Amino acid sequence: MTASDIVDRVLAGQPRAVARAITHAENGSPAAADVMSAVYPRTGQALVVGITGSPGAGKSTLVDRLAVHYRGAGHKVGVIAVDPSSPFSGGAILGDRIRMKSLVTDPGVFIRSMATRGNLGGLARATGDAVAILDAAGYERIVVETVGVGQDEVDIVKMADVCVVVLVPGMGDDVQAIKAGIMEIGDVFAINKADRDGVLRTEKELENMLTIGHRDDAWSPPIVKTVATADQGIPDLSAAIDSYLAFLEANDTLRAGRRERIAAQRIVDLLRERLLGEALARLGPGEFERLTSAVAARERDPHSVVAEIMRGGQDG
Ligand SMILES: Nc1nc2c(ncn2[C@@H]2O[C@H](COP(=O)(O)OP(=O)(O)OP(=O)(O)O)[C@@H](O)[C@H]2O)c(=O)[nH]1
Ligand SMILES: [Mg+2]
Repeated sequence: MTASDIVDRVLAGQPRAVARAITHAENGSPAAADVMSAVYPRTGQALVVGITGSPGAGKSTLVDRLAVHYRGAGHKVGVIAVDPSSPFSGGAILGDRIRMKSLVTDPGVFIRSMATRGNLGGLARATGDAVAILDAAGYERIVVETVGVGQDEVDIVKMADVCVVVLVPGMGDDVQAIKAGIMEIGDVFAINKADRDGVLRTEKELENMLTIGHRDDAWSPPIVKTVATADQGIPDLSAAIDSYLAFLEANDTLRAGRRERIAAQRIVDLLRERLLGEALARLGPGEFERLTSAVAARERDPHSVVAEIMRGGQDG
């Protein structure tokens, strides 16, 4: 399939072409840039929901229930599960397949796992491309799940129209979430596993934290309680997501500001990846590792190494 065949089929909403296009985006293949340029003008229709939170908080289960809810409202749904680079990720893809079992046989749902594959960055860029492809293919609701444990993951959810932070009852998880720096990005909070003890206390702690925290847009993030495994609270979660969207839509300046911030981040991600790729491509085989060892052994310093790489990796 040529790039233009892929584009035609993506725009016609064909899942196989969508899968192909996302693979190109992941690999950063030469066709990817052509595909992305062609689909970009057709994006901007979907509601993109980012879901993040501590490992095991029930994000995938929640995504599954939310997707079923959106299907019930007649929307085509895209799900992107970003396979975390963290040690918590064991078996995540298989687990997601099982957890999202209501979805895998529904042709109105497209599910994709994106992996970091240990490369230097590029995941946020590839995820952004995947969202754009699904958007252009007519998926009206796109849900992106990431574990909230690192900057990459935070960057990914920041590209969403609405960010949902999932917490569970119990002090430990909350502290972990705060430490990961994901609290500030929650437009909506879900206390999942609300069938467990300690829900009220977690809710109080969260409320307290939200009153001291300050947001540029002055939005008060709603808190919803869910039991994903029992399909409880999903309409509330959906309504809370919609309420933030309505809030943004009622304020042109905010909406435009958010879109510009996302656009800026997309450009920076792409630029960073391109420049990094070009700089590293100038190094000979094994040279990066040699420089790394020299810096680790304090024989060289990282600043002069970078300066050398920028000059083309000739001296040193
Ligand atoms: N008691 C209870 N268990 C839940 C609930 N939601 C999810 N679980 C369980 O919690 C476990 C983790 O659920 P997942 O949906 O995989 O959680 P996750 O946040 O996607 O996990 P990672 O992607 O690995 O970080 C599973 O055993 C679920 O069945 C809930 O509301 N109540
Ligand atoms: Mg998961």
